[in-house]
Amino acid sequence: MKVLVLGGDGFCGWPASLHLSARGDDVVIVDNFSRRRIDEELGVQSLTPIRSMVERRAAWREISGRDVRVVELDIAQDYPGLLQLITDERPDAIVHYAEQRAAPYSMKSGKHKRYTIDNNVNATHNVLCAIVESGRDVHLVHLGTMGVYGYGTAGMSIPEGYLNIQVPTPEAVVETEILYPSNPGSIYHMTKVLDQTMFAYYAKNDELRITDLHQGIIWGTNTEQTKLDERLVNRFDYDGDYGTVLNRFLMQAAVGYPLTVHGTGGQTRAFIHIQDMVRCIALALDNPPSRGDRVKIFNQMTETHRVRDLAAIVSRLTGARIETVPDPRKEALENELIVHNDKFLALGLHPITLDEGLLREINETAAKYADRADLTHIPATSLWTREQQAGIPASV
Ligand code: USQ
Repeated sequence: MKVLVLGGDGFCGWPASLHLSARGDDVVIVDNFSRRRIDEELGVQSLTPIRSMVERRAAWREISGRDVRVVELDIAQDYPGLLQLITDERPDAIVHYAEQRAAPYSMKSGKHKRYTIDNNVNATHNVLCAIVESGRDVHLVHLGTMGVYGYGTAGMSIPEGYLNIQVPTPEAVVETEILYPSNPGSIYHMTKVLDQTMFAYYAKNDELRITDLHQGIIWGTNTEQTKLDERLVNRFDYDGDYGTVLNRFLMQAAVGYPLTVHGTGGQTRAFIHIQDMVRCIALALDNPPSRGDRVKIFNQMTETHRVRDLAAIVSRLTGARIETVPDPRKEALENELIVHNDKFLALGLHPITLDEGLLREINETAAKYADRADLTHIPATSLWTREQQAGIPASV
């Protein structure tokens, strides 16, 4: 099928583009290269030496014999350009990664909050509006987040998007289904909540076919395709804004930096390996909803772990020291998290587990590129509240 990958230069978009290209899809990457500009703004680089898109594309052509076309376009700003692209390319599907994805970056300042809202909300709405205006029946697959649910569920297992509820009325108890109530923990996560409402509206009003993937935290760096050649290597973020928790711990262990556990480390989160992420995208593309269906929602995660348990596992494997640091975020310091993920398992996903992949991840990436690390960028400096900025810990 022909697929536009919006945000195809990013951490998830690049390996997904190659995975789809490798299985025979005709892939067009659409990107404004904002993630590379943010690296410059923050003064930090990916731990892995990622290549320019020109070099990436040439390497992929050389290695695979397949071409991935690239269009430079800001889909949040250039609506006519996006509409023209969809009209000209006539894609079967669009995979939408083109959003600012870091919670700490979204909380840095008023400027960053407003950028994240403007960029993410406009990007998503422009895609939806352009699909309708193009008149084409395009399946939209969006990378959402587990963070739309919030993380405290009072022992209940989080369903895949929709919750059955019973509402007492004077006549009877009425059973109905609602979108699981949202409870975002950052401006970034809030944009994905707003996305959900736009999806529900466009699925209802215009009968767009939409799949929303509520993804957990990715760990790992490379996939079968990005491992094929050094020039295809995926990015690895370790800094306090873009680095995610497990990859940060792997990198910290490799450079001899104490593992930075926020608060008690009692936060439980959902995880998925990057290889499984690209498989899930392909499974979602192959199993679209029908016209007129509600938004199809998958929980795209394979394991849950407490942050302090992850630190303990990494410490056991590497001998790294664990250090608890004040939590820069406003979040529950302890939470349970139980999540349904039956849909992808039923479609044949066989998840990579931490047990089998962690050591390989340390050796193949974190340790291999450790000398490229700038340790001054490890501390997380974005604080969630004005009280924290004044030195008072946040209470939740
Ligand atoms: N944490 C630490 N130490 C660190 C970094 C993080 O204890 O050095 C803690 C945080 O306080 C938080 C948890 O680890 O409780 C997860 O933080 P994270 O930065 O790994 O993940 P998060 O900010 O939630 O965002 C990441 C991705 C985002 C994606 C989300 C999925 O950046 O794009 O949507 O994971 S989820 O977390 O399931 O909502």
